[in-house]
Amino acid sequence: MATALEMKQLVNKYFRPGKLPHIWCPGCGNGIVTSSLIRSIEKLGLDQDQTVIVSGIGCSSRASGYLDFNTVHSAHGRAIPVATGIKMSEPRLKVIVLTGDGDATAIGGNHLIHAARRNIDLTVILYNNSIYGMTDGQFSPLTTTGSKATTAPMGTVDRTFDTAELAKGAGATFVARGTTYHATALTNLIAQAIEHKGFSLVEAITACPISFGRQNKKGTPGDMIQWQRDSGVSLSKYEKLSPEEREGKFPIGVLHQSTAPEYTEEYGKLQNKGVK
Ligand SMILES: Cc1ncc(C[n+]2csc(CCOP(=O)(O)OP(=O)(O)O)c2C)c(N)n1
Ligand code: SF4
Ligand SMILES: [Mg+2]
Repeated sequence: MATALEMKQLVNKYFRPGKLPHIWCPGCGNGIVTSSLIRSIEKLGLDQDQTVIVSGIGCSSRASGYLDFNTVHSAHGRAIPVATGIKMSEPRLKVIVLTGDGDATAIGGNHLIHAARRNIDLTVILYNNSIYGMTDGQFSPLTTTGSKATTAPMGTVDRTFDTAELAKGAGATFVARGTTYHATALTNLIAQAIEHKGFSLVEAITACPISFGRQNKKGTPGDMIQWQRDSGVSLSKYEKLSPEEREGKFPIGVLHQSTAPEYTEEYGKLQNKGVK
């Protein structure tokens, strides 16, 4: 974990001057996910001019406006297609997508599965706070069944996606899940995802004490982060649990890793052949 001085240096290096303070509510987990991202970038020594950060719309997607890289704050659900266009036009760039659970799995769900299917070399960091935070608490495909939302005042009957399984099934070659409680591990997972060649997804479980926590009586931001501590279990431990013991728990760590041809490389081979 970085000291306060190291964190200040990272903020000076990676945040745009004059953009802070941020819009996030006290107790919001978005800052922890974003700091894990910049720590992972520092660890990898990425060149800020050769790195592009694309986001959609939502509280979490606001992060791209603060970060001093080439950034695009795009439209709701459309971060992945914008990132795909950038990567296709200049495959040497590192392209990182910041997106919320609504952004990535509701309005943008189709883009997520097709980017995974293509195995295009993008890293998607999905800030999963289980709710549409920015618009005051509508349920998303990642809101757990039974949770209250402004669109489900008696609790949603919808079932949730398992994002990791969804991405893996669609063809992603690196899938990981972390939490803001396990911030150091989250930093390492993001670094591994960025280094991975092909489509990578890191689901970051993060607290929204305002739009989700209040409606669902989740207590203080501290209570919400303790829930992450108690519910997130390393994959190796999770695999040893019985179905009853798995109740209310979820696996964290690298959940899937494989190799497959990368999309821009395959496309580049066609371009090199030329049109006959
Ligand atoms: C096309 C379109 N539809 C709807 C909206 C309204 N809108 C803005 S943010 C948002 C949901 C954000 O939820 P999520 O992606 O989970 O991000 P969070 O705010 O929770 O970080 C919605 C529905 C919009 N901006 N554009
Ligand atoms: S509404 Fe929720 S997600 Fe948005 S800034 Fe506040 S706590 Fe964070
Ligand atoms: Mg959300």
